[in-house]
Amino acid sequence: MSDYQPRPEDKFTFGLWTVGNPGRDPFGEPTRPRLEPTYIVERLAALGAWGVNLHDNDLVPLDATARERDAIVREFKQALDDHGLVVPMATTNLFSDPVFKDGAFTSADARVRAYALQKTLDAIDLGVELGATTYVFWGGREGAEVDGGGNALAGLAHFREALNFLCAYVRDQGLELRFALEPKPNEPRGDLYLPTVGSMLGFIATLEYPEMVGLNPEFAHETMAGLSFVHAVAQAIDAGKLFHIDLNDQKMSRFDQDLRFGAENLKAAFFLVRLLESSGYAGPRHFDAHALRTEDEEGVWAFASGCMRTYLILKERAARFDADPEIGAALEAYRVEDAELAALTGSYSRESLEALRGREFDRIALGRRGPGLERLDQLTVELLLGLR
Ligand code: GLT
Ligand code: MN
Ligand code: MN
Repeated sequence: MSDYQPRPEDKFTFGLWTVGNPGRDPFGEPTRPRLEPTYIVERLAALGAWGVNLHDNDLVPLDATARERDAIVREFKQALDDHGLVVPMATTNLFSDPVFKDGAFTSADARVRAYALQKTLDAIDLGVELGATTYVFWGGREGAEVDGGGNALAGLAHFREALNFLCAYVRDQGLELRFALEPKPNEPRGDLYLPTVGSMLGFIATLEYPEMVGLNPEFAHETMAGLSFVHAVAQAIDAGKLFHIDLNDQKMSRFDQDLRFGAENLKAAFFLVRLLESSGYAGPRHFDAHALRTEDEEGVWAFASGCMRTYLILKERAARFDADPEIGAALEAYRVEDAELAALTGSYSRESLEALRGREFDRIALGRRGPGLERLDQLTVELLLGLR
């Protein structure tokens, strides 16, 4: 039985922007003071996290000189060394500066697109310098409120061009870096392009180096779109494209809440953890969430340790689910396999075609059969409530 104490091998990570979130929202000023990146490193390490992720400007201010940048990076690296934390993922802030108000890579203005590319090249260098092997693209401003500009189609071509350029840069420099695209349906734009995991998967297939590009799906984002995050992650895994994951929680159809992992949809969080743990996914378990605006700094660390603790509890519950004899029997009754039929339907041949055509099925009996899902789900609920 676990003590639910996070350890580096659990690969839990947080963004500087997550625990560092000062509680600003569109209607109110920050409610907490800014936390220094080096202090965040120290506190996350003490809680048992494995790593910390960042946008370029979470660490280096936009207008820092080269000398200031180097000093900040040196000090940050020292903190990572001192506290044993890694930086497995980095990304670019292509959304805060007014220059990106109508998009970055998909902007209708070629100068903005070129600047976004230039900024990303520098941010990739920073990420690689800190040891990142995954580079995330969340297109916060890649979208529209007004479709008259014709960007829904042109924007895709521009986004493709940018990713092809950046993949070529990574190859040319011989960097060990993969790209992970993060979809979101809306916010801050009225509609964001490529809004779901499925859309991103379709888009990746059109790139010049599709093998270098995968997904960074986020629980809150698929949930905002009213979709099942568990199903989205399953599709990413099936496509070999789960490169990274943003864990948090969310009520459906609302603004991006970025709640503590497991705070809202416990059953979905449970099935997600079970899926991740059984899938062979070996990447970071990244929490892209933040403490409620009501909280002070103590609440921030309670939030961070809560994310990790809930994950570990659900992981232990998933192991229990898999070991539970009654659940096992219910699953066995539910999933009907038939070796003979598998041979007929597994792959096409003239023989299997003939045999399949000649087979008789008792359609009425099949339609009458109850698969026992009510019982299975109740067993799951009781397991989650601690009764099993
Ligand atoms: C921002 C956004 C997240 C993205 C981050 C990476 S920044 O907080 O809401 O979903 O993952 O750019
Ligand atoms: Mn989010
Ligand atoms: Mn995210």
